[in-house]
Amino acid sequence: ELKALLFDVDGTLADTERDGHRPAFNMAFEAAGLDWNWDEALYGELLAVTGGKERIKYYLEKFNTDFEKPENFDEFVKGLHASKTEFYNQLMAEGRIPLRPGVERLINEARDKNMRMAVVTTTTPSNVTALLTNTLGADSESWFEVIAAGDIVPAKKPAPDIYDWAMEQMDLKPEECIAFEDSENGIKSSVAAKVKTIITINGYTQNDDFSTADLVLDNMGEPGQSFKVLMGDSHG
Ligand code: XBP
Ligand code: MG
Repeated sequence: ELKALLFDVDGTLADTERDGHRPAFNMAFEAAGLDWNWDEALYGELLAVTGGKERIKYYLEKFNTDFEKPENFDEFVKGLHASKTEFYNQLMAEGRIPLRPGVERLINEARDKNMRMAVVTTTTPSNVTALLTNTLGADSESWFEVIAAGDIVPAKKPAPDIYDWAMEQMDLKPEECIAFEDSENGIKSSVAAKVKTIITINGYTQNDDFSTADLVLDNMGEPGQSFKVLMGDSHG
């Protein structure tokens, strides 16, 4: 029996990678006096690694090997990333990043059905707060029983750990849940945790491997009816 919907955030609830994270990284680089610039094509490659701090390190290892790392490298990356998070939260507060089509309707239907909900993401917790409060409203965070985010587990997606952690918190079995994801790293994580997964693709992920998905959609906009069936509408 389906009891809970588990939502990825970035790329699934909103196009935050394109309109939020990438610009925020670039703003942080500029503010730090670095001449790094992540254009859309490069960012698409950098998405191979989840987590902002991890992504910065990957960039330096693979795309900018000339950069001389400061002695306190981990602190340097942490500081840069904290600045990125501030810029990201500013962009969210400006309210320019809408939810993807159908997301709000699906969440409202789930609430009507008393479906349990959680957020399962690798992004920083304050980024989740910023997105939810600026789109669904000030109290919308409380609609989600668990917000599993950021560094709660050391092994980020594609590892299953963040899904395992969320389900443990909620005392749920994988077969009682459905995950909503948008990327290959995301579905690797959810499927490794044995959770059935619905994919909504986006520009960055349209060529990803979704062969393990239960359903692949452009977005959640159209088949509202099928989600109702999923959530038990067929039984009245
Ligand atoms: C999301 C991510 C995140 C964001 C950056 O992956 O990869 O790292 O790009 O977030 P998913 P932070 O959608 O699979 O959770 O900078 O806050 O780490
Ligand atoms: Mg995602």
